[in-house]
Amino acid sequence: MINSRLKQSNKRIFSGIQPTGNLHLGNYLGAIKNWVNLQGDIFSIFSIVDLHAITVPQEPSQLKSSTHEVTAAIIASGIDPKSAIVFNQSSVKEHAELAWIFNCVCRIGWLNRMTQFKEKAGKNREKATVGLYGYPVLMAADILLYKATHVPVGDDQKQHIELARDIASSFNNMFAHDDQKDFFSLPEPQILGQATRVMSLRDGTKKMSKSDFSDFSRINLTDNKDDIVKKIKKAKTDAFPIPESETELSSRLEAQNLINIYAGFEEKSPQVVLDEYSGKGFADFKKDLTEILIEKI
Ligand code: AQP
Repeated sequence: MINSRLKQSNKRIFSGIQPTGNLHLGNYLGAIKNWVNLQGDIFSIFSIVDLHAITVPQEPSQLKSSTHEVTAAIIASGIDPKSAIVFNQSSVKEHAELAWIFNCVCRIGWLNRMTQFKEKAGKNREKATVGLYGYPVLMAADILLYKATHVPVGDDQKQHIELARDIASSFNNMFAHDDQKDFFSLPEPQILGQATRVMSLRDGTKKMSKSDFSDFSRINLTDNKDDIVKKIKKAKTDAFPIPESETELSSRLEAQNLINIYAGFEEKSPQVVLDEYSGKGFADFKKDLTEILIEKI
């Protein structure tokens, strides 16, 4: 039973997570941690989006167990099924039905601009599934089906939410009567916290991702103490001391990523973290970051 206090708010959140492998620090800091903070104040709907997962090949029994594991992980992270709706996407057939209607609204030119498809399809574009190409249309259906007003996500999903707004506005113009021109409200992305795009621990130009072949590129939410110690020790940095300002930090991508992760967990601004550590080498900082990660994870 959802707390009735929540129903008084006119804001409504929808966000999803794919049941594909282990969740990592990026999923946590970019999405789940913010969901936990928002669920008490705003009507919240969170989905384990298995229809999105099958846009790339999946082993059916593995997908089923991953769906259970990801649900358990978000509940363990603080999502309370008494405060928020948590459900499996494929159990609500209307997601696929609305996605088809939106396929007939969305333009090919809009989808051609989506950077995530370009990254995921890579050189094998001709062999990518139509599902992978149309992924953002299904995402628009997920959000608009519930007339969600806000979508808390990591920075990587911003472009997909802009597309959902274009689809909503086009649908309203094409089909809604004059007195219903706002039939679908235009959803706003909520990109919150200090670590909105957590980068790989091995390469500061790449997003931390479940599908990176190197496990040393990410901290999984299931990693044990030893894994965390090893991964932070091996995390790429540079030979210079920690700088004084965010401007100096901005050209040192791997260093900036570690500072942002620290800031994200401690809920401090990166500048406050720099004030604490500037002039020191990374050894001391990594030791403290490791302790924070072990405690929180
Ligand atoms: N590196 C990240 N930094 C910040 N936020 C992130 N998110 C994902 N990676 C980062 C956010 O986590 C939520 C759920 O993501 P998802 O599981 O639906 O899909 P994804 O973005 O495709 O995640 P991965 O890890 O990158 O999966 P693979 O490797 O399979 O492609 C979203 O809100 C997302 O922004």
